[in-house]
Amino acid sequence: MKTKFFFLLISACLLRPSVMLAQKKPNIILIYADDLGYGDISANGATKVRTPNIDQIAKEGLRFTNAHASSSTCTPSRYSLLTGAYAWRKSGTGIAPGDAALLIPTDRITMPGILQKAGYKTGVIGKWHLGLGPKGGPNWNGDIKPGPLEIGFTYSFLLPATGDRVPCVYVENHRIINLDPADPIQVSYTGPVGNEPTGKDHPELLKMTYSHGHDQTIINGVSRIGYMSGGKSARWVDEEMADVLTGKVNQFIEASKNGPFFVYFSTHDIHVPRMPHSRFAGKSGMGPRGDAILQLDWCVGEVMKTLDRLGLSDNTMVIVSSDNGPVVDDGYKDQAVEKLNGHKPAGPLRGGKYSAFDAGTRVPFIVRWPKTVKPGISDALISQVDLAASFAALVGQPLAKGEVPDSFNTLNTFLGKAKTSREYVIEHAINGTLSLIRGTWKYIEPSNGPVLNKDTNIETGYAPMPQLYDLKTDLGETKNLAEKYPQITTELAALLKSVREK
Ligand code: NG6
Ligand code: CA
Repeated sequence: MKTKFFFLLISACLLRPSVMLAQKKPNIILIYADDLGYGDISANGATKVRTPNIDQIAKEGLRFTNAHASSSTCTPSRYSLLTGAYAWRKSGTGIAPGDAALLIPTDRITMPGILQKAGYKTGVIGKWHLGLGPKGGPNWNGDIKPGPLEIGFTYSFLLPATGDRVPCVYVENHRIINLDPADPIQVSYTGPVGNEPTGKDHPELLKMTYSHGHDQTIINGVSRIGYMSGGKSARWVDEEMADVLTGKVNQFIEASKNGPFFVYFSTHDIHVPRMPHSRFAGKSGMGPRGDAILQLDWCVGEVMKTLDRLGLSDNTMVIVSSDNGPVVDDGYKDQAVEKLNGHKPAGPLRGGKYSAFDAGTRVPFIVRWPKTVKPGISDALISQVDLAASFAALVGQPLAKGEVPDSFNTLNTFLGKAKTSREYVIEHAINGTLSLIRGTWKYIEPSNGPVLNKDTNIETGYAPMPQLYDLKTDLGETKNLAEKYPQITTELAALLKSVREK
């Protein structure tokens, strides 16, 4: 009986080697930086700050120059990334407060859920910012669910919202780690809780002052958005965060090395508050923002080392990207503005985080998969919303109609096997303004709002009249050609309308 089984097994291997090989599913690592601008990495032209580890990935992989996050802020970009559905179709998916309920419905097919069904161990480590718990918000002192584990992840280790929002604790699977039941945690976004000092009342206690917002509870010498009290033993130390998260990513990879696995490494860097470890503090000469870029690059290098050490590099697709474009002053006086030193976080693009101009969503995007993806540069128009359907295709997981409704299978473009991709890409700004790129044309729909956000000093791209730019000759979106080319403007407006009403 046994002999017969081995005979069958061996003949199967001999007869169908290609099938056997094809069945080895690749691991996927998505390193998703926070607020990293197109021009923030030296692979994309930065000269004042160097990112050798990311550059190495670019050298060995395919670097995209026209890749887009779905939105120019975090929560909606991540919602679209994980669900393959535009966040702007669903209300309440703007920047989430730290005590929001889980935004992704648990009955939705998600990108990690697709991979899980295909046999992947799926881990999310880092910033979440998609809400946790049922309607009304999570029970911080008990089981915090539903959350990532209910929408397709097998493991999670999270900052519940952002580094600048309370609660400043890590949540591992369903629980806050190191929480002392004798010191329960309380969180509020409406008014003070407990008697912890706030930045507003006690600026003398701060190691970094705020410039706008961020004047509520002080944790680790930094005042945050929101109020919290208790949970003292569970509070994170910002300066150790990159090490903690990278360590968890490496542990997850090690534990899942027999594969296949998917890691969504959602770094805190380079979001505010920028509090890098002393190994990086002062090293960029650009203040904490530049130092946070160095720290991010180090994290990337550590993950790559782990892959090499475990012999997993050839069978792992690594993607490095960002959730939205760059911002220099995002609410703390951290010298980012003063020490910019001529660095251009958005590279040649106009605008930044929050805006409708291209710097809002056009972000670094690199795919490295040795022996499968040929190294090079691609100017194909791609969107992160397509990763869900493309990963499904990659792992051979069938999708029913409407399961990832806005996500197209553009796998061949991600792998460099096709030079073109989807016909158009949609961008979403913080005030809801949508833009559409088709070919070299970019259309921004009319909207109300200030042309400049004074707090962040970012040009929004909002205008009461339609805007049309030819990105081929005017990547910086300086000449509005809507009146000169009314037909193209009307066509793109109609296309946008049809997608919106789909
Ligand atoms: C804004 C915060 C900003 C940042 C952003 C979210 C203020 C004044 N500004 O409201 O600091 O936290 O939200 O960033 O509070 S994101 O990358 O998560 O979208
Ligand atoms: Ca962000």
